[in-house]
Amino acid sequence: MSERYTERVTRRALLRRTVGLVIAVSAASALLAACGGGGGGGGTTSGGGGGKITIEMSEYKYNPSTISVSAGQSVTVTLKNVGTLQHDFHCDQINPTTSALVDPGKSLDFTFTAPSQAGTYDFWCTVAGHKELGMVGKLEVK
Ligand SMILES: [Cu+2]
Repeated sequence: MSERYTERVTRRALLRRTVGLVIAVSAASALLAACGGGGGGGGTTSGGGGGKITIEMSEYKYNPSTISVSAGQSVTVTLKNVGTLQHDFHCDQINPTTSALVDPGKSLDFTFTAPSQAGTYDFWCTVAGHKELGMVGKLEVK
């Protein structure tokens, strides 16, 4: 095996590795772009127009913590209490503003009319102290 041959083989291997890396990086970027700046902490669930939204409630959080609905639409969210205390769902800009309390281990379908104005609104649990302990979420209206 001549020295020149060895050099050529090495260079080709290096090239192949570089191309592989470029492909991997592009794939990773594409994946990131696809996720589209969703922001950290809790996913977003879209609903309205027939979409079903389930929110798990526990101490002291909603999962997902952000839900997305269409302006002015009637929305039904299934409030599933997976915690050990009662919880509810309240938002100043929806009608009605507050769901019934949901007992631990129970689920409740809560239907409300979404705000007519697009924007992002806070929702929270009205049980004493829960909001302060972080039981809040975001209602995205599009
Ligand atoms: Cu609560």
